[in-house]
Parts: sequence; structure tokens; C-alpha cells
Amino acid sequence: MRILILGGDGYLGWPTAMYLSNRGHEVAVVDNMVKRFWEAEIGVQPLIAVRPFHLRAKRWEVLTGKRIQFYTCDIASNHRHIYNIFEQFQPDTVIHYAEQPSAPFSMIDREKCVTTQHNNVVGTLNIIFAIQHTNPDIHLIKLGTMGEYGTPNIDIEEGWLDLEHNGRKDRVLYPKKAHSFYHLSKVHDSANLEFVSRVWGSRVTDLNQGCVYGIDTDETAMHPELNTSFHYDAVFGTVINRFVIQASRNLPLTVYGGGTQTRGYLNIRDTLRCVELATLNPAERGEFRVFNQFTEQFDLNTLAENVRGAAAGLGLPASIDHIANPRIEQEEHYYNAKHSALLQLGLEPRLLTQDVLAGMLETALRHKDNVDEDKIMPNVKWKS
Ligand code: USQ
Repeated sequence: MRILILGGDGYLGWPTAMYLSNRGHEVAVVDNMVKRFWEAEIGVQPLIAVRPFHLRAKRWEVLTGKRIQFYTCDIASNHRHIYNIFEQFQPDTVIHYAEQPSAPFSMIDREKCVTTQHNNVVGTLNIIFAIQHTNPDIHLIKLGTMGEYGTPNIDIEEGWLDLEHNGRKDRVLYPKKAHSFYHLSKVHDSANLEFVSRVWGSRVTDLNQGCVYGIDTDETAMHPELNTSFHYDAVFGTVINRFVIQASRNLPLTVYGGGTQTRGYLNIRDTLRCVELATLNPAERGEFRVFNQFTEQFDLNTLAENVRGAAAGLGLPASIDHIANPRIEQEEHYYNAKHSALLQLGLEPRLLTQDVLAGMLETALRHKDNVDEDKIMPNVKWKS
């Protein structure tokens, strides 16, 4: 297949590009490197320096003989350029990761909130129009988030809810109660995408992904220059990745509040497999398909205990600190999210075992001198 990956310089985009290229697909990447700009703006860096895109692509080509094409484009501000890229590359599938990915970043101030929603919502609108302009048959796979649903007091379904009200029945988009302006940007994307599926007959898969963890994939591990952009700081780092880095530095694991907050989690290797499954089994014309993309659910206290256990196995004396929660989020809540669609397509989950955590800790230990300890504690509050 001809696959265009938007946001192909990022934590998930680059490993996805290599994974699909390795499996014989014709892959091209679009990115405007704005994530690197945002990192510079708030003074953080990935754990392992990420080489410029063209050098990584060159290394990939030397190793495998396969080419990953690169287009630089800001999808939120240059729709003409996006139209040209679509016309030139003629994708069968577009995988859309090109969004500002951090909830804390979106909560810094008005400007970061507007940047997040402008980048994410307008970028997705331009992609929707580029598909309609070039070839309405293109399958769009869009990275959404489990955080769109929030923590409702009822079971979370996969995107849709069957309702009965005053004796009548309907099927509606599942009600959303997002955790941040970032998560809300994805709610707005979902609404726009469902609309174009219904009205224009677009083919859309919305992947409502849980929190991803992991430093390596099979492809990043092929050469030291192929690493991905792994963050541990309080803005771009996700919780398991942060706990692992904290343990590797003998710093306390920072559980926010009581630690009973429950979320869905998945290994970065499973993200790649899920995206591949969605690609190989496309949505129908006029179908807005939602997959809840996670493999296990945990509360934070259990996660912290698991990381502490794996660290102890390596002789690292990790401790756990319950610090004041900088976010406004429910701590005691019901959480039961369905996630069967990807399993039915053939996903075989890689669970968060002590071995998996030990592997992450070993990589973290090799790079622990790169860690900037000033970037560990959260400094973005949901409400001052
Ligand atoms: N948390 C801690 N300690 C930390 C960092 C986070 O206790 O040091 C807690 C947070 O309060 C929250 C949970 O861990 O309850 C998850 O936080 P996170 O920062 O790992 O993830 P989140 O902001 O929810 O967003 C992440 C990704 C986002 C994805 C989302 C899925 O950044 O792209 O969409 O996970 S979900 O969590 O289901 O909303």
C-alpha cells in the first residue's frame, strides 16, 4: 500500500514509518518539526537526541534498502502544499499523528491552548479537505485518545452509544468529558470526522489510544541512530515512561494525588500493530469507525508498585511519592472501557510484565546521564 504518515518525525510517527516500510509498504512522511520547536520553547529534550529526519531516513535506507520519502509541511497553515503532496504521492491510507500531543502543554496558558486546538483541529480539517480534493476513497486513520471519554460513571463503549430515551432509540457518538484542552482538540476532530463520514461518505478510523509506554521497537533497535523521541519531562512524558526514568535516577516516583486514577495503557510496539491492523482492514465508505486502542487498564498506585518492583529486581531502590495533583481529574472513579475491536482483528497484546519494565529500565540506565532532573516535577497546573 501507499501510506502517508503525518507527524512522521515524532515518538510514534517515526517508528510507524519504519515498521510499515519494513513490511513492504511504500511510505512517505510529512512533518513541519514544530514539536522540536515546542520542546525548545519550554526547555526540554528527549532522553536520547533525535537525529535530523533525513539522516535517520538515510540510515534506514542503508540498512534495509528501503526509502522513506519526506515532505516538510505545516498541515494546519498550508493546505495548498498538502493538496500537492496528496496529488504527488497518491496515498491509499493516511495515518494522522500530526498533532500537539500533550495535555499539560495545552494547559500552560491561553496561547498554548489556542496553539494546540488550532494546530490539531485546523490541521485535521485540511486533511479532510485534501482527501476530498484528491481521492475520496483514501482511508484516514486518525490518532484520537481515550481521554476524550474522561472517566464517566458508566461503561465506555467503542465510540458509539445505543440510547433509549422516552421510548425511542438512537445510536449516537459516545458522550465526551475530556480531561484537558488537548484532549478536547481530539473530541472536536472526532466530531468533524464523523460528520464527513456521514455527509461525504469518507472512510475514517479514529484510534482512541490510551497512554503509550516504551523506548524501543524492533526497528529503532536495529541501529543507535534510529531511536525515537522519548520524553520523561512533566510536559511531554507519559506516566510509565516518567516512572521508569525516575527509578533509573533513584528519584521518587511522582504519583499525582491519591493514585487511584485509572487509565488504559499499551506498549509502543502494540501501537504499531494496531495501526497496521487498521490499515490492512480499512473502514468502508461512509463509515466512522472507532477503536479503543489500549491493552490493559491500571490505576497509578499499581503502576508505581510495578515499576518499583522491576527497579528493585535491578538493585535500584525506588520509592513512591504522592505529590499534590497539578490536574483537575477524578481520583476515585469507575472505569470499564471496552477494547475488543482490535483484538477481533488479530491484535495479540504485549502486556506490561516485569521483564518489559526491566528492559525499559536497562535502556534508561544506559542514558541516565542525559536526564535533566529540573524537568521532572510538574509545573503546569490546571487551575492556579
Ligand atoms: N500522572 C502521575 N504522575 C506523573 C504523570 C502523570 O500520576 O508523573 C498521572 C496523571 O495525573 C493521569 C495519568 O497519570 O492521571 C496519565 O497521565 P499522562 O501524562 O501519562 O497521560 P495523559 O495526560 O492522560 O495523556 C496521555 C498522552 C495522550 C493520550 C492519553 C491517553 O499524552 O496523548 O491521548 O495519554 S489517556 O490517558 O487515556 O487520556
